Amino acid sequence: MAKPRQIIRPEDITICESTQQMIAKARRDGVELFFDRAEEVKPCPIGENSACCKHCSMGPCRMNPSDPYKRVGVCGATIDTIAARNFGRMVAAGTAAHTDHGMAMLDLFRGVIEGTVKDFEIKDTLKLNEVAESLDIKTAGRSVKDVATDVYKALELTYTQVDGEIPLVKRVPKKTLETWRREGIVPRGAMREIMEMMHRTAMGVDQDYENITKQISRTALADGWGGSMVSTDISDILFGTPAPVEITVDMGVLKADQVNIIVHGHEPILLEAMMISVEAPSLKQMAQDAGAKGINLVGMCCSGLDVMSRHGIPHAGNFSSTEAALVTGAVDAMTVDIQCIKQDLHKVAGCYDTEFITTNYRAKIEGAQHIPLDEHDPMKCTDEIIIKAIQRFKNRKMAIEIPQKLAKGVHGFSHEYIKYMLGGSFRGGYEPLNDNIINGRIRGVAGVVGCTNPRSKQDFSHVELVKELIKNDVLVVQTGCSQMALAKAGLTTPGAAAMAGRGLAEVCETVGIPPVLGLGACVDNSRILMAVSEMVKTGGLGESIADLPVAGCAPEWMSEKAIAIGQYFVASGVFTVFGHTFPITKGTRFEKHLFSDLEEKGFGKWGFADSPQEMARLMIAHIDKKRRELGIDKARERVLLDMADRRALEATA
Ligand code: NFS
Ligand code: SF4
Repeated sequence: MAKPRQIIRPEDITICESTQQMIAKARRDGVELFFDRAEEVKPCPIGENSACCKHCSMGPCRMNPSDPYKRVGVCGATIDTIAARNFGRMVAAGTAAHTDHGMAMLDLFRGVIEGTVKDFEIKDTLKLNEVAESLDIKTAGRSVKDVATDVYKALELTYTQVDGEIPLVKRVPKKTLETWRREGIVPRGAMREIMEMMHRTAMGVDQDYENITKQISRTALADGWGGSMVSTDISDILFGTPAPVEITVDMGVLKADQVNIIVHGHEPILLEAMMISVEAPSLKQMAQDAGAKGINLVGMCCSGLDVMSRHGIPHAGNFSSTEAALVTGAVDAMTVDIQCIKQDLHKVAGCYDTEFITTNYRAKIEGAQHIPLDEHDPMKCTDEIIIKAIQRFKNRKMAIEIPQKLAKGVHGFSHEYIKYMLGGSFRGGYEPLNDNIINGRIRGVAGVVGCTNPRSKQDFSHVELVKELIKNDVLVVQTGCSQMALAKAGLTTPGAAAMAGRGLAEVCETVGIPPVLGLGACVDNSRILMAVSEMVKTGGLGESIADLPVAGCAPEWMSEKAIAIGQYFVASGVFTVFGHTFPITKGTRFEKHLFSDLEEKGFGKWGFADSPQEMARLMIAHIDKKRRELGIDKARERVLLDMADRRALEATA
């Protein structure tokens, strides 16, 4: 007889109470969620250590992770070659995802400029001009169309440029750029870098892990300072640069008496078009006739983050909660575009009669209905989705159960806004931030970003890590599913300053900001690059990004995109810690290369930790090391007046 499967309590799977409640309901309903499969499908111990290669049919070749140099592949490839090639392909895939998303934004931008796309327009001409000037494109006395056309041409090079340096590296601090030039890793167009990465990792090509790592960095930089940055810039130009806005999050945003539509994915166009459609009087009337109090548009994952920062649309939760939201039975339609969309959403939706609709030709799901979104007539798609949702509302049979949890917070801190809020409209700049770092009120800045993962208790590491950081006067900037974890936990309110150390709390209270600043979706990690670049250019904190007292972390990562992001931060000069697992065999030369040698070359480096406390310790130790090197460690001590504070500091150092 088979042993009964051990049932894991929902509170051990996630700290998100809404998701806990829905896991319990799914079990009652007999619906399988990805949490259940994560228990059943154990990670392959060889794959987990990146100790296998299947790049040709002489293999697949498996190494022994506990004795990694005992064997080599049939072709002679060592564990270092194998792991570096695997890592390189993850970076290539992640970079491709961000740059292809950026490419779609460029397609839209081109359509708007040429006039073939009529439902969107250039909303933020200020941003257009800023982007133009950062690319040395003249703006004075020129028409919006002319400037936009030149911006388009320059940004297209971010993808297609076959030789030389992409235009956006003009934004990189001089010394950081010099390091890249010395190492020969200034990116060309992303298409070229991804192609070369794939080529060099094929059987029998680049078999020197250090040389492979150079191309890994170059590819990742084509993402951070290329594809992702273009995506953010174009989204801002077309839909408006975010500014702080109060937002309601968590599953309580679903409404029993309204037509609930969740938009999940990554490209802002679907949700932006949906926002126009829900305002159509005929559809509003149709919803009313069906007995609904209204149409409730809600975001999830990065699509949601993108649009909530710009327009205050409510957000239901992050990656690990997308199935759980369907389990409420209250979702009349879930519509998706690209990336992080679990194939089983279609099946879970089916269990609750929820309409599940894919919209992008690049991302179909077997068996799911597909309504293509054409940017030339986007409302044809979104109107149809709304009509389907209204019909589902009218025919709701299932009992619904909506977790009543809600949290409010302030989000939408673009790097431009950070500049403004700290300096005011007359003195906009990063000086106040740098000054507060130099005088020690703020110890440093940490980016806490990335996914959630069913192999790691949902949201737990994000929340505990951030609490630990702000308690130690580290200002936290966030994107992606991590930002949503903290939003649900209530740390994105100015009141959360009470949980910060005295210095950081003082700055937050003076400026009126939370100690945790949400910058948007995952592609908006490019805003963090811009912020650190501004910090260097403002002066007083060293000459390159690698000199800054900053660190990054993705505690619950799962996507290849996260690896690409981590690598572009490392290559840009940031110490970047990943949690719960890392695709590498411990004790190998490739590990040492990523985790220490890179720093000696003037880059950042990778770190790994299992617990949020350990992640915080590593990050704070790095920040303190940088403060010492900058000679501003003494200043910090002066801020702390009493012995209790001094002891607290010593205890965490
Ligand atoms: Ni980023 Fe966004 Fe979330 Fe991770 Fe997925 S939604 S792009 S990859 S899981 S943060
Ligand atoms: Fe094995 Fe080498 Fe082929 Fe990889 S490339 S599968 S290590 S023979």
